[in-house]
Amino acid sequence: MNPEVTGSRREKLANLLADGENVIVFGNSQDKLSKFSQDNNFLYLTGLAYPELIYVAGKFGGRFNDMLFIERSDPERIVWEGKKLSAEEAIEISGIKRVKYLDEFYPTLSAMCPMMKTIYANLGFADLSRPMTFPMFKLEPLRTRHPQIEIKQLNDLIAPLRKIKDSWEIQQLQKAIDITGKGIMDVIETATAAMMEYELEAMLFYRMQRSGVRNWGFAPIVASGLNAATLHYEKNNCRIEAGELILMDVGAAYNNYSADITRCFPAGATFSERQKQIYSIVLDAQKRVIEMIKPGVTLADLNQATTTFLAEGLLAIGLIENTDDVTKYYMHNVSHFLGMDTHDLGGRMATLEPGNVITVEPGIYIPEEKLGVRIEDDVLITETGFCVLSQNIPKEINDIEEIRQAALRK
Ligand SMILES: [Mn+2]
Repeated sequence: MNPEVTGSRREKLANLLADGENVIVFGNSQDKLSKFSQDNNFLYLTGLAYPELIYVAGKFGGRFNDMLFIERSDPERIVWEGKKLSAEEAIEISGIKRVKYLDEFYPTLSAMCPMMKTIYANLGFADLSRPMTFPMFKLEPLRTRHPQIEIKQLNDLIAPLRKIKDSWEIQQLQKAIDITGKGIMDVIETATAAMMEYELEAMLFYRMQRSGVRNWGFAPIVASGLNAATLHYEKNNCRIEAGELILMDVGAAYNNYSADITRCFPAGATFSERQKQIYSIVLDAQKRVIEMIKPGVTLADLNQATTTFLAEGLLAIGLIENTDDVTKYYMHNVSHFLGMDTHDLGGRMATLEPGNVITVEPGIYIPEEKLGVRIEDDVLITETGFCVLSQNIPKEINDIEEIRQAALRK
């Protein structure tokens, strides 16, 4: 990410703000002994993947101003934590001209308070049964002493920006998808019955790290047999039995942009007749839903169509007798936005626009047959229709069986 990329985003942000409106984004903290991962809104606006930073922006008298707060370097801590981000580096990476230190945050904010009407902050979930998030905690003194200032969720302000991907973002997503696809191919070319699910996970992660990826976009699902009928199975600790179908729902995060792909393949060289039957219904529905995609179509339209297509398929093979019973075997939404967050900002009922990237992931889950099938691709909405970014990852039965046969001959 470079200052031109984040600079144009801050310009768009400035245009969204009315006089007296402000944005405060708290970067993530570094927990000891764990991998650092930046807050996505912070990274989106600044490009800075360093801990303990704060971004503050506001519009007063028609003028937009923004600044960064960074840590002061403590010479005694350098041997433990390494050198902190310097003001010069922060300016160079982000393009934000004004940089202050964290101990100046409250004095600066206090001076701004009389002019502030609204603050959009990355508050996080407002669930009252949970402790305050760090941003809530940091803004609590302001909230109690200046109750006239309205504090709102940054996501609501920034979602319209983040759900339209620029070409740089599409490149990052494509890279994440291609690397994920290579990892999926490694697994389909190598896996055998009697392996553990987590061995397959390891093959995927090995390929990801060898390809410049440090993190999963989300906890990977590698599920064999009955486990594939558990939607959010993440244990990945079962032995793969002969004859089972294996479901992988995985995604690498490249520069914090997450792929989200699901593929299924048989533990043996071929699908069983029943697996083929169910798989074909899901694949057919998935292709028909993808064909519908173009600007103006809503996610609700895609959900509706998916239910109809899957119901048709299940009625035809006699698994259900009424269309409504399809919800017994298919119970989730077909699409979500994809980006820095695997379930990206944009909502569940949005109308599609050029530059959106969504998943298309119908499935059928039959626990009593120890069978779960989901097929998921990542799709860019274009001016005239769609482009399947994950089209190179095989999903046709013949293609998968061919790879499996070659794999098992080895
Ligand atoms: Mn998904």
